[in-house]
Amino acid sequence: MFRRLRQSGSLRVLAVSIAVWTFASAAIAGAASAASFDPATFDLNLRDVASGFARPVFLADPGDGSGRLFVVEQGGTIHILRGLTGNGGAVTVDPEPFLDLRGQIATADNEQGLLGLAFSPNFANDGELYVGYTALPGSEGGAGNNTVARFHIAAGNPNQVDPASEEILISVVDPFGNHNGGNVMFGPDGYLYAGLGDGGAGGDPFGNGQNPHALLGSLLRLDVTNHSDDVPYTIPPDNPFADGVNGAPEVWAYGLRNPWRFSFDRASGDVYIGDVGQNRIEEIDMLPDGSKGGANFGWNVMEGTSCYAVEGCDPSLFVPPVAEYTHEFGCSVTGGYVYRGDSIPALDGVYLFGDYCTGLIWGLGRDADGAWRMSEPIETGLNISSFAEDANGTLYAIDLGGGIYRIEPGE
Ligand SMILES: [Ca+2]
Ligand SMILES: [Ca+2]
Repeated sequence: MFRRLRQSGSLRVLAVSIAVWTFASAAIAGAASAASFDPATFDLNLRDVASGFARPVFLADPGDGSGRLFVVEQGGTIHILRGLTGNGGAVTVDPEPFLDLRGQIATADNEQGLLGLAFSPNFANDGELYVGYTALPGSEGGAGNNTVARFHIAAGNPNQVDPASEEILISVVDPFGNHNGGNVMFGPDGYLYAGLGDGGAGGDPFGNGQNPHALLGSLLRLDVTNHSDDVPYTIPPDNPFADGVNGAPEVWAYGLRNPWRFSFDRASGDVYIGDVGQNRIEEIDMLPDGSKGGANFGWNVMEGTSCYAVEGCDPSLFVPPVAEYTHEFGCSVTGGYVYRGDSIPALDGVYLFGDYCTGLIWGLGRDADGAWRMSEPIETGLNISSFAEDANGTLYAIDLGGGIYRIEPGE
C-alpha cells in the first residue's frame, strides 16, 4: 500500500495517494493567524544525521548556545550529541552519559523508562533540568511510579548531571506498566507541563481519565520557578482546580488516555497533544494559547470523535480532537511540532505528527476557512518514538531503533 525509496545518506519519503483527508471539526476562533494550509503541498525528506542510540525516545536542546543536543534513551540514560546545531562540526556523542538513571528506572513494560526531558528556560544560568520517568515500584506497589523530577548539573562540569541533586516533584503510583505519558515541557507562560497517561491496562479500568482529582490521565501545570528546599513547585493561581475542591490543583486538562508527546507552537503558544487511542482511533488535541484550564478531552467516554464506553454518550461535553485517524493507518500516535524553522518555508505553521507503528507522517493545519485539514501521509518505514525541535526550530524524527533524522525540504 505504501512505498518508500532509500537514497544514500537520506531517506526519501513519498507521499502516497489515498483519499484526501479532511476533518470536519469546527474551527477554533481566535487562532487563525497562521497562513492557510494546502494539504496537497505537504512534502518533506528525512536525513539520517545520527545513529546508534539504544531505544531513543526524545531529544532536547538546552537553548544555551553550547551547540549540544541531548538524546534520551528509554533505559535511563541521556547522551550529549554535538555537531548538529550551533556552529556545527563533526557529529559526535560524548563517551560519558550526561545522566544515568538506570538504577532507579522501571523497564519491565516496554512503555516504561526514562521518557521525557525539559531544560529550564533559564538553563544557561540556573543549570536546572526536568525529567519524566517511571520509577521502580515503591512500598505502595503497582508497576512503578510515574515521576517528574528536577536535577541540577554538576558543579564544575556542565556535561554531567549531579545525581544527588534530584528533587521529586510528582510521584504517582502507577497501576499498570503501560500508558505512562512522561513528556515534560515548558509552556510559553513559563510553567512546566507534564503529561500522565491513564495508568494503563485497557479501557481505563479505574476511570482516571474522567476523574479531575486523579493526576493520571491529565496534563499537569506546575510553577517551578520559585522553589525552595521545602517546596519543589507551587500551583499557578489560575490552574482550574487550584483550590483542590473540584479537582487536583496540579491538573490543567484531563480526559487523556496516553498523551504521547505534546508540544507548544513556539510562534502562537498553542498546545498540541497526541493522545494514543484504544482500539480504533488515534487523535490530535489542541488548545489555543490563552485557553482557560479545565479542558476535558473525553477519554474514556470518547475515543476520538466516537463514543467509546457509553452508548449514546454526549460528545458536546468534551473538547474534540482537531484531527484523528483510524487503525487502518497505524496503532499509536506520536505527537509532533508545529514547524517554525527557517529552512522549509512550505512547512511554516504546519503541525507534523506521525504513527509509531506504521511510520506514517502527516501534516495538519487550517485552510483558508479555518477548517482543519490533514495531508495525505508520508511513509518513512521508521518506528517514530518522538519528534523533537532544536533552538533553531529544526525538527527531528526519532526512530526507536536508534536513529535521529532531520526533517528537510521535500524534493
Ligand atoms: Ca502506567
Ligand atoms: Ca479525546
